[in-house]
Amino acid sequence: MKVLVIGGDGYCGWATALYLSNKGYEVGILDSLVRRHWDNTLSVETLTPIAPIQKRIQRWQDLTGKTIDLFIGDLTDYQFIRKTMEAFEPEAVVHFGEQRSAPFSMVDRDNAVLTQVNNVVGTLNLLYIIKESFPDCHLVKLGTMGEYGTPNIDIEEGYITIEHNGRTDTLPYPKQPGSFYHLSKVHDSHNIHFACKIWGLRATDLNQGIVYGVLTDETGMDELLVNRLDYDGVFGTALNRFCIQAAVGHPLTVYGKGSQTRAMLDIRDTVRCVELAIQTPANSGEFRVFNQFTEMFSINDIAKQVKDAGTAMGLKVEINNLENPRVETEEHYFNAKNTNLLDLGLKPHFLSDSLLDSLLNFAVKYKDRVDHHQILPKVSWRKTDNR
Ligand code: NAD
Ligand code: USQ
Repeated sequence: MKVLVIGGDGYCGWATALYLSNKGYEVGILDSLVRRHWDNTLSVETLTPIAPIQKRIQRWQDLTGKTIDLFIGDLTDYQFIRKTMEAFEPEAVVHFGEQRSAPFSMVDRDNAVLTQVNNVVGTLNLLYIIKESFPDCHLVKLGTMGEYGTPNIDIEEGYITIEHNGRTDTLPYPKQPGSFYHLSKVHDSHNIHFACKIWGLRATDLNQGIVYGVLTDETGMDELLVNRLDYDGVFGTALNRFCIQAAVGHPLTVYGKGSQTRAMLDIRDTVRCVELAIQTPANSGEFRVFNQFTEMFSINDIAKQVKDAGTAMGLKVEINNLENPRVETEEHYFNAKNTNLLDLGLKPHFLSDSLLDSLLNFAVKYKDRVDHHQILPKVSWRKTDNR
C-alpha cells in the first residue's frame, strides 16, 4: 500500500514513516520543514540532534535498502499538494502536518492566526484534492484527546447517544478544547466529518493523547535516524520535559495543583495505531473516530513516576508546583474510552516499562545540550502578548 505521511519530518511522523517503510508499505513524506523554522525563531532545539531530512532518508535507504519519496512544500499551497498527490498516488494519507503546540498558539494574535490558518486550511486543501481526484483514498488525520476537554462524564470515541425530550440521536461528542491549537483540531474534525457526509470520503480521526518517548525499533537503528525530543516550554510536553528536567537537576515543573489528568501513549503505540487504522480503512462516507491512548495519568502521577525512576538511577529529583501559566481546570473527572484500537489488535506499551529506555536514558545521554533558559514556561494564557 502507498502511504503519504504528511508532517513526516516531525516527532510522530518520522517514527511512523520509518515504521511503515520497514513493514513494507511504500512511503512518501510531505513536509514543509516549518517546524525546524519555528524552533529557530524561538531559539529552541530538540534535545536529540536531528539530521536534515534528506540525510535521514538517505541513511534509512543505505541501512535497509528501502526508499522513501520526499516532497518538500506546504500543505496550505493547493497546487503543491495537488502535484504531490498526482505524482505519488497514495491509497492512504496520514496527516500529522500541523502546528501542534498549545502554548505556541497562545503567544499572541499572530500565533493564534498562524496556527488556525496552517491547520484548518491545510486539512481543507487535503479534503478537496481527495474529493477531486482520489475519492477512494483513506484520510487518517491526527486529532487530539484535548478536543474533548475535561467533561464531568465519560468521554466516548467521537460520538455520544443522547436522549432528549423523548427522542434519541447519536451525535458528535461535545468539544471543550483548551487552546487555539486544540480548537484548530476541533475545526478540522468538523470539516472532515462534513466532507465525508457530502462527498462520501472515508476518514479516520485519531484523537491522540500526549505522546512520550523517543525510541522506536526503526529510529533506534542508527544515530542519524534518532527522533526529536522537545523539552522547551513551548513544544515540550509534560512527561518528556520532566525526564529532561530530572536529568539536569531542574525541579519538575508541575503546573498548578498537578491534578490535571491526561490520556497518554508511547510513541511505539502511535506508529502501530496508525498502521491499524490504515489496514482497516473507514467505509466510504464514514467519519470514524478512535481515541488513541493507552493510559491516563494526572500530572502529579507522572511527576512521581519520573522522580522514583530518576532517584533509582541516582539522580536528585525534586518536584515544584509552579503557578499555572494556563487557564485550565485542575481538579476534574476524567475517564475516556479507548477500546476501538484495542479491538483492532493494539498491544499497549506501558509507561512503567518505557520510562528508562525510551526517556530517562536519552535525557541523561544528551543532557549537555540542554539550554536551561528554555525550561520554565514563558507563555501565559492570560496575556494577549507574550513576546
Ligand atoms: P511536530 O511539530 O514534531 O511535527 C509536525 C510536522 O508537520 C513538522 O515536521 C512540520 O514541519 C510539519 N508541518 C506543519 N505544518 C505544515 C504544513 N502546513 N505543511 C507541511 N508540513 C507541515 O508534531 P508532532 O508532535 O509530530 O505531532 C504530529 C501531529 O500529531 C499533530 O497534528 C499533532 O496535533 C498531533 N498530536 C501530537 C501529540 C504529541 O504529543 N506530540 C499528541 C496528540 C496529537
Ligand atoms: N504541564 C505541566 N508542566 C509542564 C508542561 C505541562 O504541568 O511542564 C501540564 C499542562 O498544564 C497540562 C498538561 O500538563 O495540564 C499537558 O500539557 P502538555 O504540554 O504535556 O500537552 P498539551 O499542551 O495538551 O499538548 C500535547 C501536544 C499536542 C497534543 C496534546 C494531546 O503538544 O499536540 O494535541 O498533547 S492532549 O493533551 O490529549 O490534548
